Amino acid sequence: MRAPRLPDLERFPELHARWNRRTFIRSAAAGTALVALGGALYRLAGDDLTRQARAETRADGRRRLPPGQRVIRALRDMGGREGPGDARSFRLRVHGAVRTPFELDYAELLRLPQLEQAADVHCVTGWSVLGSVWKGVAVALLAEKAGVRAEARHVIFEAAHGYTTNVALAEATAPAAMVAYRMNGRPFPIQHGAPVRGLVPDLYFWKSAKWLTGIRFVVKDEPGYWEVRGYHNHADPWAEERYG
Ligand SMILES: Nc1nc2c(c(=O)[nH]1)N[C@H]1C(S)=C(S)[C@@H](COP(=O)(O)O)O[C@H]1N2
Ligand SMILES: [Mo]
Repeated sequence: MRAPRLPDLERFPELHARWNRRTFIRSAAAGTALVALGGALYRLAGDDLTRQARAETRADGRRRLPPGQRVIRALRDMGGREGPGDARSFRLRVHGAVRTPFELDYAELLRLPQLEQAADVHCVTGWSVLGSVWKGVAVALLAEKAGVRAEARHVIFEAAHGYTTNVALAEATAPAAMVAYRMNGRPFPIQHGAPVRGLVPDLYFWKSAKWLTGIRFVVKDEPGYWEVRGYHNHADPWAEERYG
């Protein structure tokens, strides 16, 4: 019961259509073969997006595009050890320094108040995907439901096969942080974290755990999978906190 593995462009028919139209118009004008030009024009269009994003400012006053980033259209598959990927066996444990630990299945997650909002994500390798619409449940809501103890300071996002990533409580419960199960109206393909992944958009994307299994509140910080392998413990893209 795995989500289908779809090529990125298939997952974004609206971008696919735009790309085809551009490629057709430009290659027809140049009288050149579509196949030869496709890759170059696609990159060119990405550079346009990068230029445009560099000129933008966010509502919070930060630049839309963090330094050293370049805009691409769709998430790249950055790998990792996949979880089972199916909604039927999915469970999310909300636990740790809380008064009322609980577990949710997929249907229960969908019955909670939902959040649907646009967010930008920034991979430490230098690509950013801007303005995708992410849907899920706010980590803040789960924290409130569990009754996080006053002494808790960090959140550990737990995923399949022991992958973890640590986020300061304030950032993990910021309005943009969620447990997500839709991106641009579609379920995640397995390689992007099906059925549910974390989303902490204002930190580098390794802080957004795919194949999520748990949200654990802790008093003492616990550097996660990449954080113990030389990546920055905090990971603020605007401060270029790439390596620790
Ligand atoms: N469970 C899990 N989550 C993970 C990873 C992983 O290896 N395992 N890799 C992280 C890294 S390094 C990045 S850049 C993003 C990539 O997400 P994507 O493959 O959907 O683009 O997922 C993050 N979440
Ligand atoms: Mo990454």
